[in-house]
Amino acid sequence: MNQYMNLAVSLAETVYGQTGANPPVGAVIVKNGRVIGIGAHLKEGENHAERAALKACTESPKGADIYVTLEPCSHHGKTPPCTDALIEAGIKRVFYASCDHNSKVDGLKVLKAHGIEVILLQHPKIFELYRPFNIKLKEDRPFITLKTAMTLDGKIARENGDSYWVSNEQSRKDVHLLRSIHDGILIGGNTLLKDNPHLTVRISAIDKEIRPVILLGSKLLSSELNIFEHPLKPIVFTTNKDNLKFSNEFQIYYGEYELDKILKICLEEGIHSLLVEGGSTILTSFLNNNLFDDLIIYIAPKIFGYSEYQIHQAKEVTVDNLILHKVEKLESDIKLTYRRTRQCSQD
Ligand code: AOF
Ligand code: ZN
Repeated sequence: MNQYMNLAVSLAETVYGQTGANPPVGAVIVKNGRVIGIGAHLKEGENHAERAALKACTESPKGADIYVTLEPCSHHGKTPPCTDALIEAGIKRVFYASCDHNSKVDGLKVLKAHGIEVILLQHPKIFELYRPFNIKLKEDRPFITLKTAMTLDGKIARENGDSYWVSNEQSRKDVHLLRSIHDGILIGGNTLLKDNPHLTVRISAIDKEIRPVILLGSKLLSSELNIFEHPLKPIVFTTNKDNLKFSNEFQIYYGEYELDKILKICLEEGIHSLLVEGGSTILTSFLNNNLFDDLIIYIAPKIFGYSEYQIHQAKEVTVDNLILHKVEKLESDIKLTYRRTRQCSQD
């Protein structure tokens, strides 16, 4: 593995999920066996990785090589073409790990036309790195992750409609990490009104917010809901005119909207990756319409059960004396082996 491309990939991974419409990109400039500049694309509208690395150079980059995770752009978008910057700087060779599937970009051709050698250096992490960006370009909709947590007996919520966290602390933290790498979080009206969620990223080390998208249907917003405290303006789709009185607090789309249209609007609102945390109705409609890219299921060692007695309990049935012994992959199935812990020595 090439050490410089490895470094460029690490830089790109570090900014994964924070570049909005743009892909995460890292760049490393090398001259006479020394790294003289490194950079990443930190934010949509800001310098691309190549310009950031050129800016950081400790000596003239004339005659240097650049290792960049993505084909340099050649178009005028929110920023000028990277090819111009590389040509001006006198870069001799460009090592890149992936082509840019943005149809406006033809950087390799431009570079070659200016006598710059371009060399593809494949890297095993590139596919994952650009999967959301490439899917968004291809499908013309945000990258979609469906997430659900369920009990050992496969219940998302109990049959009387109660729903609350079934998974453990670690899974919950993991969900916040998942939130931090998506631009939007989508739930339905039932979840909003019953769970009263905050829909924020609660990881102290991460200052990244995620924009709520609520499929409210005919239900009514009420000002006591936690969502009113959200730092970003939530987007609400509703068929109930009475919600329009909250147009200052929310971006309200009034009327009947199909999922396809909702996803188009998400893109227009700057949501390029969407985490769907809805209840079973919402998840089913995304699944039915084949509108998802990742499906993440957390399974917790709890059993909600079927009996009348259990259904009407306020708390779920928790099996405290189980430990997770083994996780096995059986082709496309997952086998979770839990063992009952021995409570006393003669047991
Ligand atoms: C690069 N280096 O670091 C990134 C690239 O609107 P703009 O000017 O920011 O251009 C966005 C497009 O540029 C984006 O859709 C993708 O094709 C490419 N991203 N290109 O050379 C970078 N982030
Ligand atoms: Zn660029």
